Amino acid sequence: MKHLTTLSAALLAGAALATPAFACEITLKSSDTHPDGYPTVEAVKHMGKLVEERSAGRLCVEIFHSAQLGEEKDTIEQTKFGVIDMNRVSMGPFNNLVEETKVVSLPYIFRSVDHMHRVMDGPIGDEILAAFAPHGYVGLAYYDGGSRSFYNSQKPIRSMADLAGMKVRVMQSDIFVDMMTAMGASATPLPYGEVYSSIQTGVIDGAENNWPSFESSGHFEVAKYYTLDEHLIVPEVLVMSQISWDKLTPEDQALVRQAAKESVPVMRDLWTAREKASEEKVRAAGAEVIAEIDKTPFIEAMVPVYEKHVTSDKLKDLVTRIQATE
Ligand code: GTR
Repeated sequence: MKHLTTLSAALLAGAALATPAFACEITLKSSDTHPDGYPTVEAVKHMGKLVEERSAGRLCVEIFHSAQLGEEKDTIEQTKFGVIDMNRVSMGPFNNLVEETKVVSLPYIFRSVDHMHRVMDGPIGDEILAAFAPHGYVGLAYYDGGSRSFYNSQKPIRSMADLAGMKVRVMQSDIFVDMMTAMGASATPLPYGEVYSSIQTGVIDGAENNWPSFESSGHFEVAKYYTLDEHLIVPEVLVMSQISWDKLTPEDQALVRQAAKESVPVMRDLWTAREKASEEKVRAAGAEVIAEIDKTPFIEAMVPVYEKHVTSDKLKDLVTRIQATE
């Protein structure tokens, strides 16, 4: 339908067009776990629009939102094999594949979202993006994932002691399992799409995420206690399959890279607005938000997590440089 529209538009415009628009010769399939309208989905749509315009309709991006192509961990694998061309995911599920992503998934590694931006927009960010290459992915751009905090169905969490024995879902990465253990809770790694029903049926007590995900997933309907301890600020990444990338001409590769870059400020604006809207919606629905919390004990409890996961000189150096970034 989209192809037909582009073609009809070109035909209607007729001779007036210097470069006639053709139907998409290449359509890049892009995956996202989030629903339509979510900032990451809209940012990739924006990128697709730029790519399509600049290639005169020859190169297109088709986005499959709402986990239509599967849960993140599976789509990451399919992207490696070129079944999926592009993927917008959290860095978390990449941890076991691309070692460097572990560093930016460490609890409290970033002091704030601004700190995360300064690191990811600079040479460290470039270095981590390049680290995807040997694993079959082309890193295109970073998106935002705000800061992640705990929510649960049982009781307000006001200190680490309140987490004791709680079953908390985490993203599928060892770092997050160890993080929960170090905080005294029991970690349950699960795909995102299983969290709602798992809380509802009591398989788990809660999970952790940012405002927009807490809201758009509907998790706030089944877990009303939200504690703003902000233990994780994990950047998100837009990657392309190396297999799909290699099928593009160098000109098209440059076009895709540039469009991805230009989608970042769009994403950040959408994110800021959505965070606010999500918070308002969740609060209006009766969530109990615990904003006053002493983060120091949480930060101190993370020492063994760093010791276990930051082992190579390369990772140690990255951690030191991130911490030294103003
Ligand atoms: C969201 C993130 C997703 C996914 C999800 C999760 O904040 O944007 O990519 O990682 O969290 O918890 O699985």
